[in-house]
Amino acid sequence: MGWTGGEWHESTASIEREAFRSSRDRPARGRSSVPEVEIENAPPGLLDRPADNLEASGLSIVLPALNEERGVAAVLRRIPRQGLRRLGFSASIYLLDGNSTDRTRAVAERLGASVFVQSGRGKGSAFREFVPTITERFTVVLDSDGTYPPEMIPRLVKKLRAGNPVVVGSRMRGSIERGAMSNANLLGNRLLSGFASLLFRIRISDVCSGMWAFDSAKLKSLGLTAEGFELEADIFAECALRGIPIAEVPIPYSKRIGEPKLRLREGLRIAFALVRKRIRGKEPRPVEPIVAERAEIFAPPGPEA
Ligand SMILES: Nc1nc2c(ncn2[C@@H]2O[C@H](COP(=O)(O)OP(=O)(O)O)[C@@H](O)[C@H]2O)c(=O)[nH]1
Ligand SMILES: [Mg+2]
Repeated sequence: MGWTGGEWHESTASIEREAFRSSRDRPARGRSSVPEVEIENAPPGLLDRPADNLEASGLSIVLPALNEERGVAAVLRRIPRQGLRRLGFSASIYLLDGNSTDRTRAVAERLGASVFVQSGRGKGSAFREFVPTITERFTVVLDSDGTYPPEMIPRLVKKLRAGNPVVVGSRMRGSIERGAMSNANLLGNRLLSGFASLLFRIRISDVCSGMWAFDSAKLKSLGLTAEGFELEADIFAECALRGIPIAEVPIPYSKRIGEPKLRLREGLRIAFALVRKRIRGKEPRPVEPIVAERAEIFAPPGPEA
């Protein structure tokens, strides 16, 4: 596990050019928002920085990735960095790498992300390793396969700023591009969301969504245990058990770039993970009903506003 230097690019127009320049050629970084040290050598306290030490306007955009060299490039280019700056957010982008064997890390670095290489295996383990290192007030996580819309990040973080501690991008309330999800997967997603809602008696329309946003202090307070693709179910279960409300924002879901890592049998693992948390956890505390935005018709992702 460790960090490699990433870089913040001020101009989106320069990003494509930057993608193929070697890291040696790049100008010195303007601001250092990540510890440039091996985690093992981190100064005491860095890994469990108290919540009130979080950078107030900071936004951590986290992209879990395992062999997504094409997907991650597309996602990084679509992040509306200028729009976020105009909203007053100071965003830092982190690639959460699962020891990719393709050019994922190199592409991400060249497009302005800081690279964090996980030591364990699985998406859940990667996220749990990364969370204690977050120094920004807000966190957004989205898959790096091009299926989730970076253009919607401002909408999610505005919801956070309005006082919602956790926000999920819901494909079920939004739209699913033709061919982006098989009927079996759609049914599986609906069944798992219904099951999760019943089990915890709190409605969620898309428990398997790969796009979430958090007040980082709340995120750090969740006792997540997921190792793999049950991460999202784990987040939902922990929020339910702690009485943390989840706001839903409709999002469009698009076809994947590159090969999927999730297999159908993961659905069962996710269902078991929900049951395990429900049995081990105490009774869910009553929470505000999930706050949902009205579903909207989405235009295909265009250039950043
Ligand atoms: N860091 C890390 N990321 C992973 C791992 N496995 C999958 N991912 C990433 O997690 C995201 C979701 O995986 P994906 O195969 O798209 O699953 P699906 O969207 O649920 O079908 C993608 O961005 C993957 O690259 C892993 O072991 N470690
Ligand atoms: Mg995917």
